[in-house]
Amino acid sequence: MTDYIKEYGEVAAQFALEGKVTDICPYGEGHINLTLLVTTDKKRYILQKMNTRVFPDPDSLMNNICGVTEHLKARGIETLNVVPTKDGKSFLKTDACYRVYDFIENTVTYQTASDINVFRNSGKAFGEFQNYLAEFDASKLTETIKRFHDTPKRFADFKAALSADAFDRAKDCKPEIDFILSHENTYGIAMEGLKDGSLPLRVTHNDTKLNNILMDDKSGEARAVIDLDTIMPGSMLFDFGDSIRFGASTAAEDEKDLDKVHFDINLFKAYAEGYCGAVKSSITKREAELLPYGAYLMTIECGMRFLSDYLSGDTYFATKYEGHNLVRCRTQIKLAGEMEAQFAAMGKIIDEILA
Ligand code: ADP
Ligand code: GN1
Ligand code: MG
Repeated sequence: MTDYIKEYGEVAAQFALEGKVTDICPYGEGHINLTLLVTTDKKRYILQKMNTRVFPDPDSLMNNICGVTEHLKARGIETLNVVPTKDGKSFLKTDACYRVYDFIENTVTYQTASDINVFRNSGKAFGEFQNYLAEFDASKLTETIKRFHDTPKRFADFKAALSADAFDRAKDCKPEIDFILSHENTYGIAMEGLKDGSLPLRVTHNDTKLNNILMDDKSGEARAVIDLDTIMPGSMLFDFGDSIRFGASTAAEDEKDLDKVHFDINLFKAYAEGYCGAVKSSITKREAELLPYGAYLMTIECGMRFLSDYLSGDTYFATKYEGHNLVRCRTQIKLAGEMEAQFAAMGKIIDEILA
């Protein structure tokens, strides 16, 4: 019996699974939940130990997920299928919280956009996902993490982590700290737009990185948008921007060799073609104007979140080694700097696509 079966076999046994469990092993590259692949003699499942420190209200979170997935299924869209517990609940609450999804077979997730067409297809899928969410009644949704993409709030949290410097780590990251402090005047534009109404408040996914979409392993087409934990009101800039942050880079989010990390305008163009093609009829002029800024903002925001976590002792994002969050922060800062220098080129691409 493997250690994982020993540890999670009893948890798995409380869900309405088909067949007898033959294996349980860790799966994927998510930073938040503990994700396990459960194999039975009939089929495969994803079992997740939910991160209740990050998402403190699992009942509301699962209500959101059940609501959104039912909405999608009713429209014939492939999505996560929540497998209930044997007593019919959407998740299991014991000492911790667990949920199970059907494993979506014959799909892959990418950690980098190694194939430009796959990235374009992911843009189309996230754009279409935005359209499906537009038809979803936002009043049915609970905000699972308050002020998730409120960058000025993230900046305030960063400054608090910096002044506490609880692990005496600030001395190792002076250039990164300086970069984040020196860009303060760029952080408010999206939140100001949402507040004054110049940017529409929409229902958004908010965590649109390439490994949160399952791509067909043969055709390279998108099959299903996953990781629905952060669906809540937000701006289109967040969804477009976070995909660019992660996918329009020439290297992985945690590449240590910064010479390999560049913002790739061709990847940006491919994603923008997919995404803007899908949202063409709903995107406003102001949103379109600010898409390049959204890419920059999500990148620098993520950089400051990684650095805050590093300064605070790595309690939020899952890390594989000491300094992992600092390595991640450095790639984000490198990308944000390169994006800043290419706002005009990005804007021209968006204009041409939407013309
Ligand atoms: P986290 O919130 O920690 O990022 P995710 O829900 O994104 O967790 O899951 C982590 C990874 O597990 C995904 O990137 C994907 O590779 C894989 N995964 C999650 N759900 C499924 C599923 N239903 N079918 C296939 N793979 C999945
Ligand atoms: C986390 O859950 P995951 O790994 O898909 C994080 C995102 C960050 C991302 C950085 C709930 O995403 O906000 O952009 O890591 N999710 C949460 O890779 O904080
Ligand atoms: Mg994920």
